[in-house]
Amino acid sequence: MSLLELAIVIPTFNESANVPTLVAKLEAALAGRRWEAIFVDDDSPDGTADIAREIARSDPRVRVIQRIGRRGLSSACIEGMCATAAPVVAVIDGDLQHDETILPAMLDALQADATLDVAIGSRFVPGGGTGEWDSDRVAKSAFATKLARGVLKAELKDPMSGFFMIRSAIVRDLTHDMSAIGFKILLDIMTTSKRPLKFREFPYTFRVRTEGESKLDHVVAMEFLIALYDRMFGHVVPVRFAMFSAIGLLGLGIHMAVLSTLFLGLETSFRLGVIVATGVAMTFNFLLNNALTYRELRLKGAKGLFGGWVSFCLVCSVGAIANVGVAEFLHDVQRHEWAISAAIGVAVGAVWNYAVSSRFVWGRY
Ligand SMILES: Nc1nc2c(ncn2[C@@H]2O[C@H](COP(=O)(O)OP(=O)(O)O)[C@@H](O)[C@H]2O)c(=O)[nH]1
Ligand SMILES: [Mg+2]
Repeated sequence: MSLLELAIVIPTFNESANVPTLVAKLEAALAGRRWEAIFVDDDSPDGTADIAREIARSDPRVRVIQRIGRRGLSSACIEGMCATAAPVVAVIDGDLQHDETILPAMLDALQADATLDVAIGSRFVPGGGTGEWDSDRVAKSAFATKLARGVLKAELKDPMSGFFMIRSAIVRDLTHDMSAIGFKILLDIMTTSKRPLKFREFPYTFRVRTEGESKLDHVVAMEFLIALYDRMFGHVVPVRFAMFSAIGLLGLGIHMAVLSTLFLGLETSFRLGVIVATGVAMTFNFLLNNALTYRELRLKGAKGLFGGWVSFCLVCSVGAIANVGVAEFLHDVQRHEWAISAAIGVAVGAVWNYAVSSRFVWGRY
């Protein structure tokens, strides 16, 4: 019998007020079991990691991973799950909305049945519930659940659950293939696995958050659509590149609108029109990519934004030169059709802009 039965991974961002209560609740719920709790905190400004370390000094079952310069619920969960030697690992929110009292039943089930892979805390099986949600949230959640169930092709009632327990070896096997971008982590695991994972759902009622605030509400819908795209087409065109290109197209529209206003409407010189239009379009593209494509690496503050904007403009200028050079070469030297030459030039410029700005503007390696 191993000494460590269960690890509980708790992703946190600004949950300092909830940490002590959660540890106390875990202790009560898991009395008699051999467990450890791993807080994975993304350098919360409210000092969540310090609060957890304070507890860890007197309780060695509590551990802390403090990540610097990174954000993301899924990647936090994955890192936490890979940081334990326990054979079974659970993921639970740090805001007390998940009901920790069902953890022992989940662990018992996994220990009793070696063929069972995942125990899932479920709001949508008899005995479970969403507590005090308003009708708007119920409707959105129902829609997302339906979509997710479609992607998963399994009779799972709560595929959007963020509360589950799984054999840690399964996660370690799958990590290299998981998308880890803001996806619902359980759905990510279950869709990544080549063999259908055997699961069982355990009812619980979603509690109301009393301390701290939700970080996911406003972005969750977009993240979810991005994740679905990634699951379905991500292997053909990576989701970030697709977003970058779509924003680039919008930028082209802006460019044309500004140019025609200046050149046709205000009768400026063509050169002035092009210069202003290029500036406006690049700024627009920079801001939109910063807010959407690289939202978890978002540059902030006057200094960060200005520095990012300057380097983005530099990168795109080189991209534009490459675009013109390639198109010209294909058209003048290789004698290809003008439209094909131009399109290939644009593609080369776009790939350059994407690859180089991702690294040098947003620091993604
Ligand atoms: N490490 C980490 N934890 C996060 C991040 N975003 C949210 N969390 C935590 O994930 C859990 C669920 O987030 P929450 O905002 O409550 O989502 P909601 O319940 O869907 O509104 C909470 O414990 C959050 O503190 C993040 O970027 N990194
Ligand atoms: Mg919550």
